[in-house]
Amino acid sequence: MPKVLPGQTDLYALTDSRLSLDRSVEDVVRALLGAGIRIVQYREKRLSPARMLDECRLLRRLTENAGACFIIDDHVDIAMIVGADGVHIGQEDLPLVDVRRLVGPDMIIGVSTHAPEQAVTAVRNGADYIGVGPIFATQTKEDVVAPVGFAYLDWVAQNIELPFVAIGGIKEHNIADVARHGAKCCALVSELVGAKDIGRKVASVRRAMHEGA
Ligand code: 3NM
Repeated sequence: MPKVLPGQTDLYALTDSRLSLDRSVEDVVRALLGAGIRIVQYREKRLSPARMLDECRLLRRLTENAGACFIIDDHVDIAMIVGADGVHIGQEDLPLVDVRRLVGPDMIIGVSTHAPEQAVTAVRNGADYIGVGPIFATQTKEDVVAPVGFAYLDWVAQNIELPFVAIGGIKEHNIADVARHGAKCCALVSELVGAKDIGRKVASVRRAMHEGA
């Protein structure tokens, strides 16, 4: 199965059942995949581990059938159980070197970063890609740091060779600016899962992004 990294696709979608207009995670991910999304991250903060495991087993099947990359936020154990392509960790989660030891050399590990020294450390410790954000203010992440704006994104675009994905408050109306600042891949949560017509939203976000690049 192809393992798609952020450098190889333009949009990266994350789930959030609280923002999905009462649709199931299955319906949302089917719509995302149907619209051509090639990386899906499962990010659910309030469900029990057993429920997350059930959902991730299902999403593993859906993403596999679509040839898409499946990444799980935080939960290294669930990622290993369901055979996800990767795991995504934040600065407050288990350290990258320990996660790498646990999951082995083949699983993708993505790391959220918010400042140059975090990016350098993630690269040195063997991350496969980094998240760069939050570019703009966002309500989606609870313990989020202040927006880093374009200054940090510009720095990453100029100094980091690892694939990276810009995240945080990215919408159809501002994604062109993010692309202009060097982001070849953008991650969106509320703008995609909160859209009434996810397929049309993916298409219009993609169009807007490429007009800006
Ligand atoms: N990580 P939305 S910002 C999950 O900066 C996440 O690392 C961030 O949600 C980071 O697209 C964020 O709805 C939430 O603004 C992004």
